[in-house]
Amino acid sequence: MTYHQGFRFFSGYFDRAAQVALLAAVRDIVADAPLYVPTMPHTGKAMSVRMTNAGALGWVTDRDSGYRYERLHPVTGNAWPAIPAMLVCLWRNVADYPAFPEACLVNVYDSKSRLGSHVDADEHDRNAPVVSVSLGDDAVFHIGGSRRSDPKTRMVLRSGDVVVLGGEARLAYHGVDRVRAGTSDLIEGGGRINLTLRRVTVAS
Ligand code: MD6
Ligand code: FE
Repeated sequence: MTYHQGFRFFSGYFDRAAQVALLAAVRDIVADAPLYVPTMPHTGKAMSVRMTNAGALGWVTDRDSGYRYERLHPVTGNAWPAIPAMLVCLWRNVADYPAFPEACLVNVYDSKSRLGSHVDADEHDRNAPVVSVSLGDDAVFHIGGSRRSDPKTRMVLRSGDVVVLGGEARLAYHGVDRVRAGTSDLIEGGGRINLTLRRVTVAS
C-alpha cells in the first residue's frame, strides 16, 4: 500500500463554527484531564507550553523518565478521555492511513510560549503521519529537514489550519518560534491551542 508522502498544509480546514466546536471539545478534555506543565528529561526544566492528552495513549515528559507515551494522566492517575469524534473524522479524511489515531496531544500556548525545533520520534509506527490542528492566535511555525542544520521554511499557522507531516516529512525538524498575541478572538483571553493526532503502536 502506498501513502501520501510529505508535508501537506490545509489552510482554513476548519471554519469558525467548527473551531468553536473543537474548542468546546478541548474544554471537555481539559475538565477531565487537567493541563499540566511538562518538564524536560534530565534537566527538569519546565516547558513553556501546558499540556494534556486525549486517547488511549498520551505523550508525557518529566525529568526522571523522559519522553514517552502513557495510558494514565501523570497528575490525576486517570485514563485519558476519548479523542473527540471531529478529530477522528479529520484523521480519516487526511491521514491516508488505515489504523485509527491513538493519541491526541493538546498543547496550550500563551504569548510567551515557544516550542523548540524537534522531531516527533516517540511513536513506534513511523509510517503513520502526524496530523496537527491550530486554534486561536497565529503561530510562526518552522519546518526543515531530517538534520537539525537543514534549511528551514517558516510559515504562519492560523486558527483552523491543518498540517500533516507524513512520508519524508514525518521525521523532519519543526517547531514554533512564537505566537502572535491578539491575532485571533477565538479563545477568550487569547492564546493558542495545537492538537496533534498520532498513531503510536504498529497496528496488528
Ligand atoms: C505546534 N506542532 O504547532 C506544534 N508536530 O504547536 C508540532 O510539534 C507538530 O504541527 C508534528 C506534526 C505537526 C505539528
Ligand atoms: Fe511536533
